[in-house]
Amino acid sequence: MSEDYRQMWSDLGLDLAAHDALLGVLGKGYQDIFLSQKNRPAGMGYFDFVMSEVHGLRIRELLNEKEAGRKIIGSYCVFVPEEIVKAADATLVGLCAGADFATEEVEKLLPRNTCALIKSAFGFKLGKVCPYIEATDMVVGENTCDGKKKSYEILDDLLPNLYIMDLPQMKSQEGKALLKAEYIKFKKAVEQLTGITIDAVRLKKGIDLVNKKRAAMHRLAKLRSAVPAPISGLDALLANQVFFYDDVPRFTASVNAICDELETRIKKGEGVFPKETPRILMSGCPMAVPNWKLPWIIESSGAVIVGEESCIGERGTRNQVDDSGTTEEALMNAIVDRYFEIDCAVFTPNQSRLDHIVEMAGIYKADGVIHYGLQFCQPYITESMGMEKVLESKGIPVIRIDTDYSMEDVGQLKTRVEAFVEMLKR
Ligand code: BJ8
Repeated sequence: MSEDYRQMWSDLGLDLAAHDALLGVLGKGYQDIFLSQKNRPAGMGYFDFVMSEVHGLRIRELLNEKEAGRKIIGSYCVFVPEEIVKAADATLVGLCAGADFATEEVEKLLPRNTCALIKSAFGFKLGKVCPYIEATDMVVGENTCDGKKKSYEILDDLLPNLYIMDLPQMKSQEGKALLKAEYIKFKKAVEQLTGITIDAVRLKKGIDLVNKKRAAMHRLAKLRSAVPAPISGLDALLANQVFFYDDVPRFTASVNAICDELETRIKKGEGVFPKETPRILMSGCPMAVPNWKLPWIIESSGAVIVGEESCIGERGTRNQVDDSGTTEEALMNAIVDRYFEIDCAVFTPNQSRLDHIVEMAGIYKADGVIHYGLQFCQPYITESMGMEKVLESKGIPVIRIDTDYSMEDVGQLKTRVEAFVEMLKR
């Protein structure tokens, strides 16, 4: 950290010793996994800086916003509409959930066979090591999988500002009506929190900001279809992860700057790995910072990741909100339309996700698909079995990897991934 943020962390109620230990591990992991890569675009320097200041400068910025009277809203899911938050001049941040922390304490509150992502969210809160959650004025929990839904009942005791959003489970008319009712309710809650009435002009402004951010991510994704791949999957994943933390216009400009650089690389035929490197599409559960284990294993086993069918990836960023409406009703409907397309595995049936995986494999010229399931995540692991059959029937090689955040299985995973990559080379 370039500045001493200890007073700020202490004021937020963090456990400084535990937090120091976390930053130590994070810094070392970042050094080994990201900074050791070769041929990185120069524009990644911005993301290196963001990560070096992820608990420092960014938190100071959020606290400055609060001092100026603006509100900070935290979330664990891409169903929380950032357009509505931005329309009220508030800031949406993704909350820490990508590493094991305070596991013993967590398992006093949650069953051991809860997925690592949920346990991690609790661990960061109980261990007092997430400055984001401590800086929030409201945390939004959503009724998606059973694990999250039930755990929010317990999180409610730990977080005085928890707001629960109900979500549909089927892509029916009734499902869409429920999503719309929930977004209207959420808009009212944000208005109440911020004291700002969200009218059509404000909604349009929020939509415009977030559409531009997503457009930058679409541009980056499209460039990854080039052969050789112009950017590593790890660096692209990092951009997808920072998407949830950073100031929106600054992030958008930084991603576009990388895209400019990648376009030049592509014109020159330059890549980050040789052109014959096997190309992998990853699909499955979201990967929050600092969950880099599997992508790191893949890219250190002689393959390159060319796309993520994930909420921290294309499932979360694809599709725009139609901003052509002029009334509040029309714009809210457009927001509902966009979010209702998200094909999270909590939906049943969920054919569009399968179709999207096949489509992405084609667009990004993937030689194979690696499905990532977080241990005990029923929705994604169950869907991965059907997905495997569909991909195999289309001649697309696939492996399913179920793991958690621990490092115990790294050797075993590396052996499986290396064998898969070798097979793709033949
Ligand atoms: S829209 S994927 S961000 S819910 S890994 S906690 S599903 S048991 S994270 Fe998600 Fe929203 Fe869906 Fe996306 Fe449950 Fe599975 Fe754990 Fe998960």
